[in-house]
Amino acid sequence: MSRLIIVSNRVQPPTGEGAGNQGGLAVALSAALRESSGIWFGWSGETTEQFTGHINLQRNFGVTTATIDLEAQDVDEYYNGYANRTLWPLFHYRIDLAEFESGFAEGYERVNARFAETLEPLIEADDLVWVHDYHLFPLGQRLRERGIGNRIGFFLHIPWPPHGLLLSLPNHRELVETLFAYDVVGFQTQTWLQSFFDYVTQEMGGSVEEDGRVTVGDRSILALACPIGIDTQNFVEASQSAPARYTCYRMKQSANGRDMIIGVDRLDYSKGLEERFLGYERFLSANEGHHGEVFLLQIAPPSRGDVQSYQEIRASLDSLSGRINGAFADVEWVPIRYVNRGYPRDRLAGIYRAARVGLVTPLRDGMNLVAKEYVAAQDPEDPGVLILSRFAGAVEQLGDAVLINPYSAEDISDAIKMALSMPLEERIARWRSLMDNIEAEDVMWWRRRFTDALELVPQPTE
Ligand code: GDG
Repeated sequence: MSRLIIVSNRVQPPTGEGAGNQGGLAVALSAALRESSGIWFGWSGETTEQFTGHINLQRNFGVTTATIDLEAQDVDEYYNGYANRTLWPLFHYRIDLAEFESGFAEGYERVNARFAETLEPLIEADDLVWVHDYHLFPLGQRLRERGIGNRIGFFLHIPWPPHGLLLSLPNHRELVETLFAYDVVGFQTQTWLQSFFDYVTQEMGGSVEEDGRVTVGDRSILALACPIGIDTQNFVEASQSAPARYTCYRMKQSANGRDMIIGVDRLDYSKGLEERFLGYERFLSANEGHHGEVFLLQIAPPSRGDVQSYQEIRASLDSLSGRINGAFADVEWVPIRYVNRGYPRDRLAGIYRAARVGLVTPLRDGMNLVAKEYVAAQDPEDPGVLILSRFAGAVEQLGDAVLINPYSAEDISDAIKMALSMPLEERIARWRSLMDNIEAEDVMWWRRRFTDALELVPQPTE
């Protein structure tokens, strides 16, 4: 097995706390790195006065991490700028929020060149290099320019926008061309893969074969849909751990016989939180009989607080939750519990398990792991109901959830009503079908599917 080098914007060194604090992706990537004695390379999250290219090499719990510090200007232009104010909104179909500043694009190019320059000496012959996400589209090309001939793959965690939308990005073609420096490019779903094919055929005159080989000029790559999963077994165990059971018990006590609806999302406009609150408000207006019988717990840890659109969504949710609680609450009942902080993973699993309904309503989402975690945490004999947006990547695998249009308050309201009254038999049948997929296509399956494809790519010398 070749050594694996994983590259992502931020590196999350393992903490050794098992199911406690580490994210599912970090757990899976750490396992892969341990198996292949690999390295995880990326930004430390720290800034430095002047970029030096100094690599901080560490080994924690069997995983080697290699991190670099960036200048404050890099963070502003590359991370807060091009990644989170240009690409993120545009790739989530929010062209209205996308900002096109040439300084952002320059910072993005500069940081990708810095990643390539510092990573190059760490790469040995036969290493597989796996680059993650929209922060690093051009990295493969920068590495090729430095003579790296290894197999290099790229996985996009977010959606790929429709052809017409992508045209609004200045220099869109140059950006897409950089993908042709990779050997394998992975997307979360068939839908995003198809949008990529549309761009390549309509904009670049490229061709697509049935097996996913995409050719533009003299360069051919393999493009595939490779949906990310969760570490299902680990999450099921987390949901049965002592902290999870205790949390579940406490939640049920505090619910006091009421049904809990749970939402867990990074505070991000792509997650459809305002629309969710409005849908729940509509449910309350239309179903007086449920007053005092149900409540929504929305956990939303703040993210990207340096970006204005994130400050705006936070303010808007503060005001909406206040308005809804003001209109409907009485002395013994508050309809929305809105919490702006995160919880350890095992406690989160206990909270999911205590919830009768999981409400996952992104306006657009590459995949959405919360939907899968909610299902994995359920009691098989008395499972809750997943309500899922048609616009989350997860819908391609989780079609047996209650599907809704997240833009429609009426749809959300009807789905909540239906979920709360769903008979046990139907809840079990739907849950079983969702869980079958979540067990079969877990995060290890995802990782193997991608790295197997990368390992099979013929090298020029073979
Ligand atoms: C990107 C794509 C794609 C959230 N609150 C807490 C907490 N979380 C964890 C969840 C889940 C993760 O964060 C969020 O994952 P998502 O998939 O929902 O979303 P993004 O952060 O937007 O991730 C997305 C993903 O990449 C993977 O490819 O699915 O589409 O946008 O694991 O559990 N974790 C803990 N406490 C919290 O309060 N411990």
